Amino acid sequence: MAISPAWLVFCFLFLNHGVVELEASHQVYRDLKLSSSPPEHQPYRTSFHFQPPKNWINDPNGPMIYRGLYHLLYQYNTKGAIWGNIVWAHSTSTDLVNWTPHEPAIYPSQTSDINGCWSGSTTILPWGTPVILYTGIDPQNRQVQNMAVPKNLSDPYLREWVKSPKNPLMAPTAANQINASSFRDPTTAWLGPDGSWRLLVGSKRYSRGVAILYRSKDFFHWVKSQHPLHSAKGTGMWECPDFFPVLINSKLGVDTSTMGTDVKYVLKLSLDDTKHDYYTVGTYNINKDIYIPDKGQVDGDSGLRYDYGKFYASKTFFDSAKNRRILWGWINESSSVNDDIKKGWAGVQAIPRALWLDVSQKQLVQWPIREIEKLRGNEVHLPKQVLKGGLALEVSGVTASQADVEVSFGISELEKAEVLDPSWKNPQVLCSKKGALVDGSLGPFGVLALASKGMQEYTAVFFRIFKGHADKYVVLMCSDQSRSSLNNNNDKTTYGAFLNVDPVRKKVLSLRSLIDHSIVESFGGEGKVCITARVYPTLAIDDKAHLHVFNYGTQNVQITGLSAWSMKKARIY
Ligand code: DQQ
Repeated sequence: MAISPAWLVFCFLFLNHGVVELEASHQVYRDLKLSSSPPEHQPYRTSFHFQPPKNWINDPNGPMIYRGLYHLLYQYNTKGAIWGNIVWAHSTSTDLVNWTPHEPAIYPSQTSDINGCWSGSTTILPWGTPVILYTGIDPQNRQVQNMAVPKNLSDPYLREWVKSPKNPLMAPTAANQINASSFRDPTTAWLGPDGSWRLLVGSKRYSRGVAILYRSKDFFHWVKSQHPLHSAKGTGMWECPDFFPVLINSKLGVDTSTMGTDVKYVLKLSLDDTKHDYYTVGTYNINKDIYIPDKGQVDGDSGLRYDYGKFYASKTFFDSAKNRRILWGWINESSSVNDDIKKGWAGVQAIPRALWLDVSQKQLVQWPIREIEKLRGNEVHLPKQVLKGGLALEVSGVTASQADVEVSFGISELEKAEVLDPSWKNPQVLCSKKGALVDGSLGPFGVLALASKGMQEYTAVFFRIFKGHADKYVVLMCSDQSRSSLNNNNDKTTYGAFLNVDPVRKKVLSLRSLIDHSIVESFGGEGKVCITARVYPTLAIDDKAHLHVFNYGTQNVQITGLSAWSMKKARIY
């Protein structure tokens, strides 16, 4: 019987458990998907968004900081550009911008994960040891929850992981009545004042989304709670739950086990049916182990989202080096599967975002991590000026296919705003009805990213201001992809959200877009609404892409400031 030193260390340090045998055998990929050789010219590969050299990626898994190094693990197909043969690929970074790739950290090697190593999370134990919990797919294709620990804790890269011989630690049984095909993606665990660890596993009962709660005294023996932490009717399956505290009146993040009166809680769910990540802000009653969304929070698909574009299966972690909570999310493709296979890859990770509770306590605010700014190269600045209605102004001097642009618009004459029809309740539908070319009064104004010279292609990110009920103004933020590409095989859905900014008080609307060849990742109202577009222009590529600031409303707006930077390439692989 082989006894792993890492397992001994782990047992000794934490679990005080008996020593048992480790299994180590590789999965034989029965479902081999060979990638054809990718084309030489790759206009859609990103320069500063994370992606590996080839193949399919999806969910970010187990992000953490360990001994000063950031770790990103993610779902990866070692064999091709479509989903399958999933392992946990692994890269590390000192700055969350430049990355060093390593061998996959977790791959099928045990009975309890022989058919796949699906999503999961890392928990940093109180003395600093990271533990991964992940979903394994067993020989009966049941979803079960497994554990892995680092083989060598003195290796900051944590290159090798050993799996618990006790896996699976959580499994569906007749007694617990868990549906074996809807039981996945364990969260980071948190430690209650009673000394018990808790975690969630995503599930559903009929069409009710369920966050199953487990408790454990020793991290090995997990007991399912009688009741879930939370559930909501009609949402369908909850994938990749994430549950964490956020400080009231502070942008700083806190460890997942932090309790107290100065925090509120966030529960994020990834909806398998719609591929949207939505969240609620609420209260966690640790004694009853239930989470209750605050009054007014919408608990379902039409609720608050981290991002109203392409952004799924996200996960946060607490960055103890900089006391912030960081969000990772998978930007899935808008292209066809055939095009993905042709280009030899699919999926990108969004720029990591710091995230905190808005002063209203009703929503979160997100902002790209500061470190990304070190990729900013030459800056083009437009001074304060009026942008007349009906005009687009080219921002020249930046690499428009690889840029960071920040613009703020000053609005006066609000009384001229178009009246909001009370039936316009769905912002996404409103954005598609009133695309970038539909003139309004105050708006649309914003940026035209990845625009071709003759404007046959562009992605428009913009605002419109409406006069709503009781003389309140309503701000709409849209990302209109309808003219993003001449290739009609792509999903060009227009996205939108209402932005909770009062233009009477604020007077300025800000927009930042990170443009990266096939991504336009936008932050409106200083991070209150984020929309990520995945676009594949055919003309507006490389040095043929242009950037404009525009105002197609009838009323003038003011550019109170515009800075655009050409972005350098990050070292990612
Ligand atoms: N992706 C993983 C699952 C998860 C889904 C499989 C979400 O664990 O539920 O690759 O994208």
